[in-house]
Amino acid sequence: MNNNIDHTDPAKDMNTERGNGGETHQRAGDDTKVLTTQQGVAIADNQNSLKAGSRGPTLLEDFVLREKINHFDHERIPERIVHARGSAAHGYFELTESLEEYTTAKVLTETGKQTPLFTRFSTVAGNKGSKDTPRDVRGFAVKMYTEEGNWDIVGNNMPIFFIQDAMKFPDLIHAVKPEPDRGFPQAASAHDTFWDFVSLSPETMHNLIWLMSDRGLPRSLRMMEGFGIHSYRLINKDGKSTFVRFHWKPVLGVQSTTWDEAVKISGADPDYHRRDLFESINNGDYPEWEFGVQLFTEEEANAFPFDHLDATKLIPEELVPVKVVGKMVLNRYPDNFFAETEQVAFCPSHLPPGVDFSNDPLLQGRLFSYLDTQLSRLGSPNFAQIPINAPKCPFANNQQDGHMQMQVPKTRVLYEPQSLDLTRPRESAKRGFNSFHEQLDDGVKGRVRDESFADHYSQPRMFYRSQTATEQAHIATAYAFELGKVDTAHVRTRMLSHLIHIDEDLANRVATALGMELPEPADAAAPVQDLGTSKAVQTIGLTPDSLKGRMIGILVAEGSNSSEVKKFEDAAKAQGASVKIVAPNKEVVLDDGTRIQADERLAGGPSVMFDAIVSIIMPDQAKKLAKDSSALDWFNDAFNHCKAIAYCGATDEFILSKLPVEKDEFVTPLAELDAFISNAKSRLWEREPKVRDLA
Ligand code: HDD
Repeated sequence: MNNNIDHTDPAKDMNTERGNGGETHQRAGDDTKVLTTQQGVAIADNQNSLKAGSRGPTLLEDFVLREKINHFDHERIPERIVHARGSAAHGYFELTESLEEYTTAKVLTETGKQTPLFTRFSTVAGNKGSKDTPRDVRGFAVKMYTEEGNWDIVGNNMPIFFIQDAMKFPDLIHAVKPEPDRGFPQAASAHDTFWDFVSLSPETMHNLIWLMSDRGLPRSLRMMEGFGIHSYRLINKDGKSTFVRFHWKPVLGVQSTTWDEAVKISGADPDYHRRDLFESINNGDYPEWEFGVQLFTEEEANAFPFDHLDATKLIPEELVPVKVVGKMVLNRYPDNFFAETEQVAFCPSHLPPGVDFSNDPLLQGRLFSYLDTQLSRLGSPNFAQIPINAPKCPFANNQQDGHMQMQVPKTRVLYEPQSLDLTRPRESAKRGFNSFHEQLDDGVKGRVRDESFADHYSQPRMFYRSQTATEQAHIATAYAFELGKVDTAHVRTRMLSHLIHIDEDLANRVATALGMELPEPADAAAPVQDLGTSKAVQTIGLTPDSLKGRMIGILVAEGSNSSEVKKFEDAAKAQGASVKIVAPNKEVVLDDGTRIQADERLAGGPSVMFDAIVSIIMPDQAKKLAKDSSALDWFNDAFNHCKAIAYCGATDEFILSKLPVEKDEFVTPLAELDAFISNAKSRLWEREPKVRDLA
């Protein structure tokens, strides 16, 4: 245990004085930094405003007060219209295999070099202060500060998107955000307007089924895949183009929570994912992803049974394998949330030479939207000068002025062509960004969508049929939950008419759970194809056989056996897990007299915060806890959420015996330490049918 208590006072080096209000002040000593105004004037008193008499009015003259309050009044900027809630970290990208055959981009051709990056994860629908664990798509945005300019891969944790054309994006977002008349629900898709819109837009069916799967409930930001989604182009030195899709694969595998657990976590710790990222980085458990590419030619693309320019289609890994060519490691939490996580501005239009766009109409619309939104969010076209956004390679141009201009160009020449200052920057055909010389067909101008975008059901069918029985049950249950929140009957009926095309069994399960009849199938714009199955889209069974990244909770109380606690703590940590001590009180004395500080009080550390739990308590304490609902919930929830449990005799006699916890092979006595460690490596889905009525 390393939580022995240190009562040292970190403020002891300051000069402490009593102020005239009786409160304690800490004032700068001779060699400490002095607090100043923005103008650099030292502040003598930061606690009291300037008054005419000790009980008299405050004076307008008080420039220290006015500057402080004025700045405070303007601390907020508009939050992102989508992806407002996010957490981020610094790290690096390292290439392990050169893609020189395909691209000139140095970041993809120079192996072994570390490129600094900043990655921001987010939920989509909720506002900035919303919980971390709603059912939602997660944003996965990576800004690489390459030596040829910044490269932003602005993706999600699902490989496809809801819509095919940027024209529909504002409608999608208006439909999912809180309904405008009533201002709720917050961070939730389970309401009428969302399902009304999606059921009238069959192109959403594929992303919807991913959202209804366990991927919509990530266990940790470190346990999500990331996808660039759209096809991009790589351009090599001969000007040849190869299509590419970008992938980030988490070393910890893809892991999820259960719905009931996610709901309870949002109450217990709304910052669950942010805290997990912060703690893991501070503990030196750096989150890591493999970077992979799917590469294919135009001719190969033409043979796919779907159009790769359609962002609602993934390219099955069985058709085009993911080639792993690098890795991303996140090893530094931001110093300041606002300056970095909040002010970072991602734009899919930020690319280095050697990478180029495809004609995906969703991507094309995004190229406008992101640059535009930063103007209202960050207030000025100079947002690129904010340190988190500025390139780390040399940059120079003739842009000038504007709000918050930080640069002071020392020249009379801010234009081109020019002949007055030969040291000023000039264009370079050789080093500059050259768009791929694509031969365009003589299309007819119009608001059109190609026939090749018409198949909306075949890939959702492939996704559903690729899942294990447990995952299929979760998907059906999620549809039933969400549609159960929809009051408008014809919206629910319309959704069922789509599900029939995806899989009749799925449609039947959802209809039965809703108590509804199956309607006629929806009109399909294109025949549904059987595309087979793809193991890569599952999550269960694809997690590594390891405790790495998992969190074990050990319940102790007064007099608990110290050596037993240490044994479990050491065993879990040796396998890469983190451990938190939970106790009825913040400080407890163990049987050997050590006073330890619990990481969580029992009332504030419910078992939803752990992947597996251990209970080591004495009989008198167990008897007390048996009357405490937070203790009973601790075990009940862990059991219902299919987690491993290790118990001592007193826990068994006084607590487990009172609960509907049926001791299966995953609920083991303390003596079976190895069995517990092995059970704690994954979620024990075998138990689920016993504890939950799934659709
Ligand atoms: Fe978007 C933010 C991902 C389609 C318009 N988007 C945003 C972020 C992510 C994505 C991860 C947060 C970036 C951050 O952390 O700051 N968006 C996607 C993906 C899409 C997608 C993967 C489809 C493949 N987005 C999309 C479309 C539009 C937008 C079609 C508009 C036409 N997205 C925005 C935005 C945001 C944004 C309004 C809000 C804040 C920001 O850009 O900087 O411009």
